[in-house]
Amino acid sequence: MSKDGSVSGASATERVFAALDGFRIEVPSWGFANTGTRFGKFSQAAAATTLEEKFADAGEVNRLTGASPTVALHVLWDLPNGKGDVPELQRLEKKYGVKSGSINPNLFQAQEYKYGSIAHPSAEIRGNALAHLLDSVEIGRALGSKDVSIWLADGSNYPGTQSMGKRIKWLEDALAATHAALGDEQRMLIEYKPFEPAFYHTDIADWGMALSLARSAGPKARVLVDTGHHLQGCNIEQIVTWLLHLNALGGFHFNDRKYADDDLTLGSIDPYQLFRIFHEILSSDSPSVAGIAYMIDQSHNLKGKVEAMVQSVVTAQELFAKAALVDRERLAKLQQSCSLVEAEEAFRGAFWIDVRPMVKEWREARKLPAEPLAELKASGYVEAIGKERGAKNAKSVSSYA
Ligand SMILES: [Mn+2]
Repeated sequence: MSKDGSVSGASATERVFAALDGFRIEVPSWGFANTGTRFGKFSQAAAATTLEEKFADAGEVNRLTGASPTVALHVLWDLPNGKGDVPELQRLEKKYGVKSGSINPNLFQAQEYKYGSIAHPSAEIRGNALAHLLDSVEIGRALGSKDVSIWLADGSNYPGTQSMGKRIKWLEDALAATHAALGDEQRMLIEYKPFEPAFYHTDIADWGMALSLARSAGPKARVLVDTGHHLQGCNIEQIVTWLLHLNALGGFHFNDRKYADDDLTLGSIDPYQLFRIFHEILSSDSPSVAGIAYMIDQSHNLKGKVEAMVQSVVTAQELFAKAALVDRERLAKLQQSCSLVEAEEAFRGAFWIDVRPMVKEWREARKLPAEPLAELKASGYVEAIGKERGAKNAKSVSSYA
């Protein structure tokens, strides 16, 4: 923004339109399901318990926002029969107008993974985990989905109880073998997390480890940044900048947090952080920008599932639009001359612009509901699915004991 409030070059509205036309964000199938904390589950009448219900909800979010045409799938939860479920998924894709998105293997739930999966000391268990990764690659290929998105719970709880060194080698071997199975159009995303469920060491604890594993696996491997997976105070946008610089950024799992990996809805606690991340991406000339997979990974327990997902997609669009309004040319000059206050004002000035009227204009121009949340309410969708699914959800188990 210049002093008179206009953006140099294209008008603000044009910038917002161009940004939103190119912005897509994937919704997670598990974001529509009943979820809990480690203390228990609170079931919701409208929560999805079947794959069809998840697709129906994702289809509704995409109908309202026009920005979420793909659904991230969790192999164990959504495809209990593995590749055998592909025809059913293809039927649901057609019926609900949303495609299968990233394939998320599950290497943390089976009893045999108590001490790790592809980093388990037992060669047999590592082999089973690798077989699951290879199945996930096959599923992705069969569905025409681009990314196999890997997060491991592997780690240990007490010093000296596991060989961190040996486990690095086991990780490298399994990820290289998985990479070798990828088709031409497929990629592998490697997610990191500093702690939880393991509390002493996590085998892929930060972006450096994820990057090293991606590099050793091969050229189709990239790093995935989950905004909740950092220690407090971590400068996430700087990590993003480095990954862009190294052409190694594959995608994001967006969520928000106040304390740890809280899985709160996107932008709910610190919207400025997501704005800063988007700014670094929009400022970058890295070839990896074009391939960034934006995904939501949140597990809000109390908000209505579909409402929260619409709210999150809309929030992401608004923050992306704000970041698009930073006058980057002017900002570069102010940075160069070390005009600190002016530079900061130019930067955060864009954050303070109320982009909602422009986003609304964009929705209208694209024949989308002008107010997605209001339209969701007016449509009666949530009430209807609550009636339909309520009895089933009331029966769901809420205790972890
Ligand atoms: Mn994640």
